[in-house]
Order: sequence, then C-alpha cells, then structure tokens
Amino acid sequence: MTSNIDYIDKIPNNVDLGRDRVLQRALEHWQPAYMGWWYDMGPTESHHYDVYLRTAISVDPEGWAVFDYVKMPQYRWGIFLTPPTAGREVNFGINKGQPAWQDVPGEYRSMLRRLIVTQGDTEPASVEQQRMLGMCAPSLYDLRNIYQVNVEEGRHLWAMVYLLHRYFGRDGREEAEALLERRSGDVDNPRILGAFNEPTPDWLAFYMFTFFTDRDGKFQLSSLAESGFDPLARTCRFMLTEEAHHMFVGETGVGRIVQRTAEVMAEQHLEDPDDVRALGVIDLPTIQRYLNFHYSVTLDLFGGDISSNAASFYTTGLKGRYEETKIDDDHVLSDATYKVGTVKDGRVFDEEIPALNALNERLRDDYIGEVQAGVDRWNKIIERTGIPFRLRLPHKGFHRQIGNFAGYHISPEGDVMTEAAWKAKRDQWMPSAADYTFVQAMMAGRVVEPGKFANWIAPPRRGIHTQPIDFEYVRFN
Ligand code: BYC
Repeated sequence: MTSNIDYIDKIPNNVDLGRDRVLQRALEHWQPAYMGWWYDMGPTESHHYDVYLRTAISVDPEGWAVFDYVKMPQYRWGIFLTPPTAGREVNFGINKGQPAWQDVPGEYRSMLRRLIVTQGDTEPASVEQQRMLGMCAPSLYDLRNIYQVNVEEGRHLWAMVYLLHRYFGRDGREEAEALLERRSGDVDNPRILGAFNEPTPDWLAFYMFTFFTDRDGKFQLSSLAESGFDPLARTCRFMLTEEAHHMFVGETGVGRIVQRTAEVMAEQHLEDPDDVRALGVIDLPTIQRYLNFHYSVTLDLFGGDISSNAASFYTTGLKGRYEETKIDDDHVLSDATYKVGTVKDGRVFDEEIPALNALNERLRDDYIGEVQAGVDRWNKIIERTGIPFRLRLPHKGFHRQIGNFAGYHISPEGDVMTEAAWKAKRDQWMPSAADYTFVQAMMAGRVVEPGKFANWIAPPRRGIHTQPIDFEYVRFN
C-alpha cells in the first residue's frame, strides 16, 4: 500500500492491483462496460469538452489532487484507499476488540455485500439523474462543478466495484454488472433507494440534491468508514474527501440563488412571488417548496426509524454510528435507549426504544443537526438584505414514505392531517407542476461566456482552485 497512485496501470490504483492478475483482469473486463455506461448515461453531449477538473493523485491529506483540463471520458477513474492504520480493531458490537477484518467474515458476507451494493447503486444513479443539466448551466463555473461531481460519483462507483470484485468473487462480479444495468427512474429496473429514482430536472433541484442528498452520502459513508471490515472503512474514508466538494456545491449553489432573489427583492421593494418571478429570479416560497421536497425524500434514505437491519449491521461490526470512536459509551448498546417519533391517536409523539433498533434514527438526527446549520447560513444571507422571509426545515414526519411516519399525512408544522386536507395543501408545500415549468423555463439555455452568470443566481465569491471567476472552466471545442 502506497499513498501515491499508480497511473501507469490501465486502472489507476494504490492497492497494488498489478500483483493480482485475476482481479486486474476482472476489473479490466468491467472497465469497457463502465465506459459504455458513461457514454450512454453520463453528462449529455459532454464527451469532447475540455473540463478544468481535479484528479486524485495521492491519498495524502495534503495535495491529493491536481487540477487540469481533462476530457471526461479520459478521467482517470481508479481505486484509492486511505492507508491502513496499524493495529486497527473492530470498534463496536459483539466483535469489539477483535483485529479489524482484512477479509470478509463468512457469516456476514451477504449483509456486507448488500451494504456495498446499496452504497454503490447511488453513485451512478446520481449521474443519471443529472445528465441533462449541463445543457442549461448558469455559467462555466457551475458547469465545471457539476462535471466534477459527476466524474467523482463515477469514481465512487469504482470504489464499491473494487470491493465487490476483490472480496466477493463471482456474485460480486454479477452485482458489479447489475450496478451498470439498473437505471434511475426506470419502471422495470430502478435504482435501489427512493430518492435516486426522482428526477433532478433543473439547477435548483441539483443544488438541493447536492446539499441534502450528498450529505446523506457523507453520513452513510462516515458510518461505513467505522466498519470493522477494514477495506470498506478505508475506501469510504477517501470517498469522504471528495464528498466535501459536492456539499459545498450544493450549499453555495442554493445560497447564491437565495442571495440573488433577496437582493432583487430588496432593490425593487417587492414581496409578491409573482412580481419576484417577473424579474427573472426564483421567489423564496418556491425555494422553500424545493427544500421541503428534497429534505423529506432524503430523510427517507436513512431507512426505517425502527430497524432490525440497522441493529444487525451494528452488532456485527459492519456499520457504526457517526463518529463512533468519538462517542463515550460502551459501543455495544445492550441497555441504551433512544427516542423515535411515532404517530398514535392522531398525533405525533416520541417513544423510547432500544438504541440498537434506533440507529437509523440516530444517524438521521445527526444529519438533521448539520442540515439545520446550513439552512441557518442561507437565512443569514436573506437577513443581510433586510428581507424578513426565513427558510425552515419542515417537521421530520412531513412527506415521508419510509419509517414510522409513512402512510400518515403530516403538515410541515407536524400536525397529523386527513389525506384530503393534506392533498388540498400539497402545492403550497411541495413544488407543483407549474413551479417546475416556471423554473425550467427560466433556465432554458446555458451561459457560456466566461465570467457571466444567469440572472437567477449570484456569482460565487471566488473561483476554483487558484483560478479567477471568469476563467474558461470548460472549453467546448
Ligand atoms: N428507499 O430496515 P430498513 C450517497 C428498504 S447516499 C427504498 O428500515 P435499513 C450519495 C431497505 O433496503 C448514501 N427502500 O432499512 C448521495 C429494506 O429492504 P429489504 C447511500 C428503502 O436496511 C448523493 C427495507 O426498506 N448509502 O452516497 O436499516 C449522490 C427495510 O428497511 C429505503 C447508503 O445508503 C429507501 N429510502 O436501512 C451520490 C449506505 N430505505 O431488505 C451518492 C448503505 C429503506 O427489506 N445502506 N429501504 O428488501 C444502508 O445502510 C441501508 O441500506 C439503508 C436502509 C440505511 C439505506
């Protein structure tokens, strides 16, 4: 294991792939299938563009990336794990204290494969969801950012496929193929998790997705980075370094849209959403409705509030809590309890359940804390313009399809409603067909002049890496 990446191999890696001919051949066999998928399902019409991208060159915390123009099909997708920690142990569950596993423990094989496949499935799904957005990018800066996100999601797929090929033999190879066959939103062969089958039809949706849904990625990867299965832990650790930029794109993207709208409202002394829209910016209630949608579908990604699967993942040592090793408790959770929300007699209340069964809920709560801080930062932007509007997170039970709240109709305030009453309000709370039509109409066509931005979004504070904002981040050739 080295921290430098071998770029001489056909598949860049720091796992000494050249020493394992069988594995290398298997991955080289999968590679053309991956490229076929990228040409079909990757960013549309982008294959000849030169894009100013960062590429991983090392797994050292300092200087792991270089920035240069790359044609995306020539991006050096590869396999990078953070170096092993000597003496690392399984840090939680019934196997706590054993040396971390370097091979798959036979009795946990199918559970582990399922976790890796579920994680892997989200990565190509997001590329598929976003593939048309390059055609209506608000600037070269934003275009470059979405492409950066896309190539790195591709790399995250590689990360999971490496684990499947290296540790799961024939069924791992079959799963790796299936990852290229499912399609986001396909009726017959959809992606595994709900949010990854929803369309991402415009840039507001894209920024919401990278703020909310990529952050689920962060929390899930952080939990898997605690895994007693060491290759998974080390893979996820390196993926997290890339994930940070995706959330940055989301937070600043929404922040810049909010800023532009609030500035226009303040300059023109306007409040009515129709008047705001007439000036070619997105009114704040529409942004709130997008937030409600993306937040609620992402909360579902954490799974059921009460989950015996999550208890098994933890007890066996395969998937930990967020920052497991920093938590001060017994890391076994045999007697601990945790509060989960539930509905009874027409109202929402908390019930105390065994903490082991509430691990999805606990991770969801950790996530909500971080999301709330981001929403607070957006509100600061609005506040600075003097506009009184504030964005807010709806109740945890709002618009949920998974877990204790599924099947109920809960308002953003947390009131349990009848289906008819909820549906009558639906378009006030979630983007309507008319909202999508408006937003998409405003985003028709892309802005290609360096340094220019669409009217509905403020420029960023600075450019990428050391480049100015008006740098030619994408050359269309
Ligand atoms: N949609 O016991 P339960 C990312 C299924 S994002 C559809 O409550 P469990 C990224 C569940 O599979 C991070 N189905 O759930 C972001 C189970 O099915 P079976 C992705 C769902 O297993 C942006 C049944 O319901 N990584 O990286 O405790 C761009 C009972 O479920 C959903 C991971 O998710 C849903 N939302 O927890 C790119 C980590 N939720 O077995 C990338 C790996 C649940 O009855 N995955 N179900 O057929 C896991 O840890 C777990 O699978 C989950 C679900 C947390 C997702």
